[in-house]
Amino acid sequence: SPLSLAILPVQENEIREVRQLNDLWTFVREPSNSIGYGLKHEWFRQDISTFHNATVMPVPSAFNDLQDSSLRDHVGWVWYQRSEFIPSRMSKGRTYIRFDSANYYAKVFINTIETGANTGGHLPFEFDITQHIVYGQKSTITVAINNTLSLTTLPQGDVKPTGYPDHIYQRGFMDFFPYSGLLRSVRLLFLPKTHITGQSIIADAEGSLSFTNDVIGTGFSKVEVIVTDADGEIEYTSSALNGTGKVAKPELWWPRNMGKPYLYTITVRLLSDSGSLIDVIRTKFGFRSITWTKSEILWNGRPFYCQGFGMHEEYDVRGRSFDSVMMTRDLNLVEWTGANCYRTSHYPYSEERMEENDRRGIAVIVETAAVAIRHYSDSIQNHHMDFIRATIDRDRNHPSAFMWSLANEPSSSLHEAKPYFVPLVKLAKSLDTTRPITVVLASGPATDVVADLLDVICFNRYYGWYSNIGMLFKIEADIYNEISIWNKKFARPILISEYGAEAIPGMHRDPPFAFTEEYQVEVLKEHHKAFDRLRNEKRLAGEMVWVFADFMTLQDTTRVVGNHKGLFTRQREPKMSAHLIRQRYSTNKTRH
Ligand code: GCB
Repeated sequence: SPLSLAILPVQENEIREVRQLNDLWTFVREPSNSIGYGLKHEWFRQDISTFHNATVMPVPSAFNDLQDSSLRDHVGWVWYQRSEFIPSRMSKGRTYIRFDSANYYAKVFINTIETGANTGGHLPFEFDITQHIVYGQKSTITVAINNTLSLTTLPQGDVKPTGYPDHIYQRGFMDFFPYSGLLRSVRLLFLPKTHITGQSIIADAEGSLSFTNDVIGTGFSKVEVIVTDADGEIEYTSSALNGTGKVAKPELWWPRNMGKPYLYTITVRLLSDSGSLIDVIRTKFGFRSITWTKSEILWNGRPFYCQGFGMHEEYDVRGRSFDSVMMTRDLNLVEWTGANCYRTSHYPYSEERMEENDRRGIAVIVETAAVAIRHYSDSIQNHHMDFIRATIDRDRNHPSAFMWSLANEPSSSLHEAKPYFVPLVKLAKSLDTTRPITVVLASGPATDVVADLLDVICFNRYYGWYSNIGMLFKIEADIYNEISIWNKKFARPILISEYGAEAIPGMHRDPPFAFTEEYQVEVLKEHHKAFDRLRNEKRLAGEMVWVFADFMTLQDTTRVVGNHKGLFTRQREPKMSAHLIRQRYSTNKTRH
C-alpha cells in the first residue's frame, strides 16, 4: 500500500488539541519466520498483554538495542498495543492518529478495525479514526509492524536464510543498522470537522510570497491570512486560501555563518459566517532564494560555501529514534564546529530537527531513504516517486532545506540508472522549482550516467581509505584531479558529500597509522589542501566530512562495533578530528 501522508506539522493551539502517546506500550513479537501469524489469528481483536511473551516497549524507540539479542536481530512482525480513554466532548470534531515514523511497514487497528497501513519509515502518516472510536470510552490501539527489507523497499535489502528454521538474517546494502519499530512520536490529534490539511509557502529574497492551503470540509465562509515578523508586526494580510503578495524589504533568512536566520510567521484562520473561529494554524517561514551557477550555490545571491558533514539520527540504546536530548546535543555540537550545513543522510530526519535547523540557521540537504539502490525495477521506482513526493510535502516550507537529494550512492554506472532517474528528477522539479536537485554519487565522472540530470553534483570519495589506504601523499592530487574532471565535464556546482577515514576512539599512533585518530586527522588535512585550492579557483561548492559521529552498523568484518569515521564518538565526545574541523569551519565567515 502507498504512503499515507501527514503533511502539516503537529500543532496545538486555541482550536487544535494533541495527546501524546509516548510512553510504554504493550509489545509482542512473532517468531522471525511466522509469515503473518498474528494477522491470521487476528491479534488486533485480543488483549495481547495476556500473551506469554508479552512485554513493554518504550515509544519512541527502536526495539533493537534494549537487551535481547534475538530482538536486536528480529526480522518480521512485532505488535504494539495500548488503550486510551477519549472524552465524549471530542466527538464534535475529528480524531486522527499520527505516527511521525514507523519502520518499516505498519498496519494500524482501532478497536479491531483496520484503519490503514503505511509503507516506508522516516516520514509521518496519519489516519482519520473518528468512525472507529467510541467516544467517552476506552479505545484500543494496535499497531503491527514488519521490518523486512526487500528489493522493493527503501532502503533495499534482502533476507538471508540461515538453514535454521527459527533464524533469518537481514542484509541491507546500506552501511547502517536497520533500526525498527515506532521510531518517533505517536499522537492523537483532535481537530475541528473542517480543517486545514496541507500548506505550501514560497517566499524569496525579493519579498515575493505565494501560499496555498488545503482544506477538508466546507463549513467555513471566510479566510484570514496574516504574516507577522519576529516582533509580531503585521507585514501582509489576505482573505484568500491561496494567494500571492509581497513584503517590502524583508529581513532575509541566512545560514548561520552568513547572517541571521530570520523567521516570519504566517497565520491562517478559517472563520464561519458569524466570524467565529473554525480552525487556525501558524507556520514559521523565511524569505530566501537559492540559485546556482556553473560552479557555485548562491544563497540570496551570495556564494554559499557549504561546510559540514553527513550524519545519522541515531544513538546508543535508542537506535534511530527521536530524542530531544540527543538532538539538542547534536545541533549544539554542529554549532560548536562552526559548520553551516549537513545532509540528512540517509533518510529524512525528525520534524523537530527541521524546525531547529530553521531557528539555528543550519542549512540542510534533505535526502530520501533511497540509499544504495542496486536493483532497478518499476515497483521500486514507483515507491521512490511516492517517497520523493512525501519528503517534499513534509519539508518544503523549511527555509533551512536548500537542496533535495533523491538518493545516496545508487548503482549509477549501470545503464538502467538513467531511465530510472529521469522521471524522478522531473517529478522533483515539478513539485519544487525553488531548490536544486542532486543525487549523491559513488561512481566516477567517466562512467556515471546520472550526473548530467542534476543541478548540483554531490559525490562521495574515500582517497586514503577505500582507495590507497596508507598513502597519505597521494590524497591531495587524487581529489584535486577528480574534482577538476567533474567540474570540467559537467560545468555545474560540485560538492564533495563524503570523505574521511575510520578512527577507533582513543587509538593513537605516531607516525599516523590506519584506524588511529592521528591517521584520520591526516586524511582530512590532505583533502583540505586540495579543497582550499579548488575553492579559490571557484571549482568547489562545499565539503562534508563523513561522518559527524560514530554510528551502528550490522556485524561485518570491516566494522568494529559500528562505523568509526565520526568526528565525535557515538556518545558525542570529540575525537582529535573534531578539533581540526572546528578550527577549519570556525573561520568560514562570509562577509556582507
Ligand atoms: C559511503 C556511504 C555511507 C557509508 C560510508 C562508509 O559511501 O554513503 O553510508 O557509511 O561510505 O563509511 O563506508
